[in-house]
Amino acid sequence: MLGMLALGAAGVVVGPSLEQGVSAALEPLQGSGLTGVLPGGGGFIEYTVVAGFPAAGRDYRLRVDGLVGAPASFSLDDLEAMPAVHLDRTFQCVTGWSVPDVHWVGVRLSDLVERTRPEPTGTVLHFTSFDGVYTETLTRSQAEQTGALVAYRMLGAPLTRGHGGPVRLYVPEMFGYKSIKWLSSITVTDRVEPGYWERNGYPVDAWIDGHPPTTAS
Ligand SMILES: Nc1nc2c(c(=O)[nH]1)N[C@H]1C(S)=C(S)[C@@H](COP(=O)(O)O)O[C@H]1N2
Ligand SMILES: [Mo]
Repeated sequence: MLGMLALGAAGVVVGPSLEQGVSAALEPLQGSGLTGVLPGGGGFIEYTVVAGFPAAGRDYRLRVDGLVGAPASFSLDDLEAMPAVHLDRTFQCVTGWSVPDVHWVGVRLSDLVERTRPEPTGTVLHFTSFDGVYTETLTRSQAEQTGALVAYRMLGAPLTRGHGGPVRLYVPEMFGYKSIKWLSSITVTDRVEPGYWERNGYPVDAWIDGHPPTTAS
């Protein structure tokens, strides 16, 4: 119960870790600062790896660039004008807590990337956050397989600042650390660069079941 030791210190009790080996490396880091673990609404724990939750201005834009024919940037209005996808899924953090039946609304990540005409060599997506620190990565085929969303609504309301508003990623079938908050850019690249927690010991392939779903979700 390393998770309870580390996170319990911050007043948050979590269940047994699904991956004891890596959580031993991760959880002392997550529990090490007061802003690292804050009890959130709806059963979520709102995580941040910086001091507090960053705020976007009215001029928020999501940039999509890299190995693409037509780099672009999207305002929240632009994203909301695109075909919306709704999902209801259990949200699962690798440290053991989960929230059932979370409602998400957003645009399909793979559709958004397609609009920028990725080159054939551009097989990987690299994500940054406007917190200036957190990063994540998915292959383009994982983006398709998971049906990942660039999400702007969650739990029946616009994304709150604590949950990564105005725009975050939501990656079904994978642990919560893939779902980067305060999303600021998507860069199409040709090689995987491990994300923030992945450089600290978590698997780059974050399938909750240990492998991709055998049927499309
Ligand atoms: N920018 C950023 N994104 C992040 C994190 C973070 O600390 N910073 N934590 C990740 C982890 S480990 C989880 S479980 C989820 C938690 O989402 P929530 O903070 O909305 O509960 O966000 C993920 N995305
Ligand atoms: Mo997590």
